[in-house]
Amino acid sequence: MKKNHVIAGVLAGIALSLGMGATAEAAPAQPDGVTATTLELYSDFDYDTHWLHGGVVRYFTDSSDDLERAQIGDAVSSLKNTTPSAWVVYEHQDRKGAAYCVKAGQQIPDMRAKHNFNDKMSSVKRLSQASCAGQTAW
Ligand SMILES: [Ca+2]
Repeated sequence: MKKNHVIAGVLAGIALSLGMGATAEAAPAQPDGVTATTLELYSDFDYDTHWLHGGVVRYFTDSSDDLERAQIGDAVSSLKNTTPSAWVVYEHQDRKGAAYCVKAGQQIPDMRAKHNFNDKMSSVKRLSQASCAGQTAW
């Protein structure tokens, strides 16, 4: 190989490695059939990096009296509410136990941060309003 070709190859290798290092890996897209606005429940802390840890995420468009049916009962560690509605999250199934309201657009990256609520959530209720008026806010 001529000297020029060697240099070109080395430069191409450097450019390739720089390009790979600068490329942010995209988070997986929502599964087919899921609307753009959902209550997103994650089994790991920090929804933005949760996919690195192999955890699960479940998307809700309406209330659920038993999150175990979606295999995420007593397992939620972070959440995003991208709906225009407030939701109440409950400690137990069938809307029982401790209850806190998550207002429209609210995100909670770590359920340990308040209320000792990590791995506790067992049911959720979607409200007809965006605010948490009349409810105990998160
Ligand atoms: Ca529970």
